[in-house]
Amino acid sequence: MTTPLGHLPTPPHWRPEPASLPAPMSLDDFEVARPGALAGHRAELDEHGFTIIRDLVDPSIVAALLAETRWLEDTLSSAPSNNRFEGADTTRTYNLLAHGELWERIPTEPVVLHLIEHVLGRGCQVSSLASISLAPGETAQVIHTDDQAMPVEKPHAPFVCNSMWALTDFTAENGATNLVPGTHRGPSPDYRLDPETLLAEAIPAEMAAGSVLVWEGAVWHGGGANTTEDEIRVGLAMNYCAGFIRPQENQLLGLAPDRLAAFTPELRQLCGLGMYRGLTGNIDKQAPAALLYGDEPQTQLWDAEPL
Ligand SMILES: O=C(O)CCC(=O)C(=O)O
Repeated sequence: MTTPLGHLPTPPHWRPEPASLPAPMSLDDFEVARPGALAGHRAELDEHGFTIIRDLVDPSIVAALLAETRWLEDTLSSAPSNNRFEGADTTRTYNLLAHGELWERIPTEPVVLHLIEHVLGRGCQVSSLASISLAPGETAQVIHTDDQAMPVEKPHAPFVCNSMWALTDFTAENGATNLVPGTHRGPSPDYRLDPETLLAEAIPAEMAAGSVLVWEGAVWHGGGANTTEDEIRVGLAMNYCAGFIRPQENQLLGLAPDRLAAFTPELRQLCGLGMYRGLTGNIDKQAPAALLYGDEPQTQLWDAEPL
């Protein structure tokens, strides 16, 4: 079988059974298991613009996500986009929430969502959920920010906060994400500079499979070069934006009504079916999720202060 991952042999792909997988660790259980860790991650995010939660995801879930990623790449014939940003040896599959139950657990992962909300506040949204399989031969991605398309001078309040779930080990050799600490507090990179100059300041986010990197969208970063012979670095880019921003992937058109109906109210909110601060995104002064799916109604901002 030829695969979109090019010349590398890949095992036969199977589709996992989501129901048999363990539930994610709650925030309270995480606090008990790793006392003080959450505060440490929040402090790292504030100071450096990124943090790594090591070994967060249960190995059985990592295995299922990896299998499903490969299965989808085959089924959808995903292939490299062959452009400067996405690369020539990197296969991305977008709009993963449209593809089944397994993906529904990603945006609401309690520890990651807690850190995202620390940066973006409550009412943030899913901006994009995509797999990124970075194959041998891929060169380093241009160092960039994830709020680069927003025409607002930096530094500014955070608009974007993203995460990368490592489904394989991420190493400096196989293309671990490069980041430049502290750059979320300054201007955007000067994209006219030689890419190597920007890269020289970056450090690779090396992490074992099952770990999750979280970064503020304004921090300078980019995928690394994969100089290995035979390792495909596979990650899930779970990206969020503030509730007042238009998401990168259009969740409301990308997700069919029956997919949205299967989601939890929390996930529907994250996909833009709530009202941000009681106002943005409303239909007739009500949250779309309440009108369309019977979720709990929200109080409209102005109606919260009757005369
Ligand atoms: O693949 C990676 O490690 C990072 C990808 C990235 O930063 C992007 O595409 O915006």
